[in-house]
Amino acid sequence: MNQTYKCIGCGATIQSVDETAAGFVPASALSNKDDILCRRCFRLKHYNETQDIDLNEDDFHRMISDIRLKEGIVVHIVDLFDVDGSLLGNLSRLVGNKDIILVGNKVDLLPKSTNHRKLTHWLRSTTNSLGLKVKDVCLISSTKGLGIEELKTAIETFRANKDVYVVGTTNVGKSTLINRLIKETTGDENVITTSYFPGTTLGFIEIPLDNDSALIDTPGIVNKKQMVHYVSDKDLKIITPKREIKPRVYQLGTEQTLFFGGLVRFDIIRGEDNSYICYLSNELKIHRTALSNAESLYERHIGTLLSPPDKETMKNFPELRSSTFKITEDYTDVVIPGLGWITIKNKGVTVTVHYPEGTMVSLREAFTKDGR
Ligand SMILES: Nc1nc2c(ncn2[C@@H]2O[C@H](COP(=O)(O)OP(=O)(O)OP(=O)(O)O)[C@@H](O)[C@H]2O)c(=O)[nH]1
Ligand SMILES: [Mg+2]
Repeated sequence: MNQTYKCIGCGATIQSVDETAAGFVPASALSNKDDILCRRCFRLKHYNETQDIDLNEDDFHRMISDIRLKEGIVVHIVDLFDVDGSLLGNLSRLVGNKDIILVGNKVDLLPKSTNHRKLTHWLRSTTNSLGLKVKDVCLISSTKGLGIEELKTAIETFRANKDVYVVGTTNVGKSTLINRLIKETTGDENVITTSYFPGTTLGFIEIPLDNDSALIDTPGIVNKKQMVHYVSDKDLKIITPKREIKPRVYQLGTEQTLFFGGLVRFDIIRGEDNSYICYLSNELKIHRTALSNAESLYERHIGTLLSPPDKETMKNFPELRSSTFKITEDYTDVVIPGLGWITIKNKGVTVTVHYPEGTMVSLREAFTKDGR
């Protein structure tokens, strides 16, 4: 092939040389030069099977940094289920000085009690405190079609006929959003490949907006602090919420432990009776035990009663490390990126969280206030 073609599903450059690399299509299947779909995308679309591609964090970073040299605005998508894991505080450094619209996607997953105005306000102050300036904040659901009209209006207001780059961490729903916009314009469904596996989009995919400008899907930036990078495909399915999260409330006193599967252990070291409201995938089991029993329960049942992790995940699962937090404000969230968060209703307790090395745990002010 003299001319280069790109896969319409993932944006990778099409090649017929290396079956294990991105963009592979057998030479015999290359007669049709329009709308070529690489083998990996074909398998993802039809069998929901992924193929690991040898691209690392730096490769993705490099691709995104190319935006710095282009003109246009940036739509930064974050996953509302995992803002801490998906908000790119260093976005301006990555993409250069551009107008940014912040989009909170997957609003359909948040409990009904979520106050959208407060959530928007919280997103604004969080981005501000990271030094990231955004022009507008929108809350949407790309799968359910919520908030899309408002987002379209914001994009048209700020883009001034320039290109629009859709940027974010892997799995936040960039391609799903663009597919929805394509469907509304042309009626075509699922043009770009999407999946619950991280690292689906591998190159820039340009969708024309008019004669001179385009909406551009980009590969997701990898954040190794997210749990998704440490679990098997099967476990990923369990920890990724698919529908509205049902908060699970535990009334617990001192020296009690909650296990989230066997991925994370949450100990109450000190404190009066209190409400612990867990926002996790409805499919992820929570086990409660006495703190004194936690160690032996973990040793006996990790991978069986306490799963995920399943056997596949256990092969490479990092050692647990722990952090201790004194809770000094009512309604504090303990956030575990990619797994969810636990709202602690009243201040005055001390908790220790055991979590896989490489991931992260942090505190924030709660934006959902269930269990009042
Ligand atoms: N519940 C819910 N799930 C969503 C929404 N948007 C996307 N998803 C799901 O999130 C997963 C990732 O979606 P993609 O569109 O592939 O994400 P991406 O940001 O393009 O990911 P990369 O290409 O890997 O960077 C898929 O399983 C989608 O179905 C949404 O609004 N709500
Ligand atoms: Mg994508």
